[in-house]
Amino acid sequence: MVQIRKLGPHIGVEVSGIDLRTIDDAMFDTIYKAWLDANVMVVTGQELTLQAFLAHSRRFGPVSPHPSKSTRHPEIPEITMLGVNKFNPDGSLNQAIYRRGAEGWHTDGAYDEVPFKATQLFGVAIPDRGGDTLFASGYAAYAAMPQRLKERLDGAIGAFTYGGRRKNNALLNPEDRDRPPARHRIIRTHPETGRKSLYFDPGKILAIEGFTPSDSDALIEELTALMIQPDAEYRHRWHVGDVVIWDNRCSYHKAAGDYPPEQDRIHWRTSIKDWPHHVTRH
Ligand SMILES: O=C(O)CCC(=O)C(=O)O
Ligand SMILES: [Fe+2]
Repeated sequence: MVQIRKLGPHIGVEVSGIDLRTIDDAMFDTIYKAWLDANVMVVTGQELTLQAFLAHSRRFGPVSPHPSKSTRHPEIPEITMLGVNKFNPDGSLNQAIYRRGAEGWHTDGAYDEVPFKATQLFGVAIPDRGGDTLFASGYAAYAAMPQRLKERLDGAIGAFTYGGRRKNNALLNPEDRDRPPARHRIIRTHPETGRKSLYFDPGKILAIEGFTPSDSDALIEELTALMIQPDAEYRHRWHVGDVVIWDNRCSYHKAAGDYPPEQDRIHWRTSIKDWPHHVTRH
């Protein structure tokens, strides 16, 4: 029997008692709607092959290979392997792999003209302590913006790249490091829920267009300070078999990155785009 329970007042829903390999369209529709309401959905207790995980991901939208080519699964480019090949040939820890996603709050794919609608992870190996993933609501961030800031940023466009102002590009191949910035509205209306959200990523944004460099930097700082609203967070403690999907159009996340490096922490990941009729330009 399916059980659906909210994990917090603003963000997070947990689904248990179903097998994602066999759910019908009506059940998928039910959990899809629960996910849209909650930004982040955890489905517990799954036993998936790579192909089953990919097939389930495709029910949310077109799955797109991630630009970090070296971390793709060798036979299935649509699946990224997180936490694999964590040690360099000399035995030292590869920080870019170990700390992937842990450099700060972010949304995935803001460097693309069409960012990832959703990211989905499957927990394959989980350390006995640490290694959580944290989530926060972009709707709550928008609600927390002072009216004057909402007015100032109404229609404003941000320029985003993979490495942002710090050029944090270690996981990209050299030929992929100089792509032009992607431009997105800072205040975005979600194409499916119709709700307004703050679309923002302090690690990827270069500038907010139409402002002087110093005003743009000051705005970026102000948005960074308000994007995480304490009552609109969810922290996920992983178990093997958890499938977690988050909506990049209206949430932020980061890896805690604090687990013992000698332990395995491995996830399969898919990066999912919007269906064409939901794509937001700018
Ligand atoms: O490993 C995690 O907990 C999340 C990493 C991340 O930011 C991502 O997969 O997009
Ligand atoms: Fe991420």
